[in-house]
Amino acid sequence: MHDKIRRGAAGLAALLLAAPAWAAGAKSEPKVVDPARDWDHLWREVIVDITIIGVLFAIVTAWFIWQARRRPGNEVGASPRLSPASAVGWVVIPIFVFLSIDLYTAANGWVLWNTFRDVPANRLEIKLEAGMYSWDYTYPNGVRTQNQLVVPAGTPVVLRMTSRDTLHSHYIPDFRVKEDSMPGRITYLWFNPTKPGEHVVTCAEYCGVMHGYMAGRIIVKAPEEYAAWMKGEETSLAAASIPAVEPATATKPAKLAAKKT
Ligand SMILES: [Cu+2]
Repeated sequence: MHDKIRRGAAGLAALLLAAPAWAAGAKSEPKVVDPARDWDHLWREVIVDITIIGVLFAIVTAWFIWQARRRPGNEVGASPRLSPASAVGWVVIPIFVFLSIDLYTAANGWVLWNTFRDVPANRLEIKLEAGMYSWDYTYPNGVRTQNQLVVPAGTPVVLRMTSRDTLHSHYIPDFRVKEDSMPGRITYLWFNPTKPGEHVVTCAEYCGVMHGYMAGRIIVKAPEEYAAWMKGEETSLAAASIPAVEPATATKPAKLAAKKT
């Protein structure tokens, strides 16, 4: 019997000692920052919260309706009077319970917002000029694409955005990011494409009659495939002898269209 207790105590002590080590180990592992996944997690949390609260309120409301139903002979009920302390308790405790859920969700939202604003250091920087009605991307080496952004899997991508005419909004639903682009200001958004695939880009700000056609694609390639693609682009850029850096002009979209990207 005593042996059992001793073994149990030893086991508990080992667990208590191991827990911080395990937590520290989990922390030191390089964490892949993926705001899209965190966004989904928070969204599910909010849905679960409001479902529980909604069901709870529905049950309580139904119970009150049943309690206060009309009785035969228009009988008037007599409920016990609440003491001032319990009256205050009935108001304050539920408020704090629901407020704490709200504050918890708001705090998580704040943390997530900071993740969306805090661009990782190992990012790929791409310039984006929006215009009626196209997305024009420029890579650090001068390579340009239109309505199609090719990126390597596993590297965070930041877009430094502006617009040559009016307000647009670069929206990538799969990565849960949307940010306005506008003349005279540089805005940014970043996302982390973790695996190869294709994702829709669309304009989320009504910008003119062809707004609905202002769509594009993000093509995520395996790093080696991306490198091969980029090499080809660099070669054709050199062959076309287009200067690497060219000031933005109104004629650019036509030129890019002619390039057939
Ligand atoms: Cu637009």
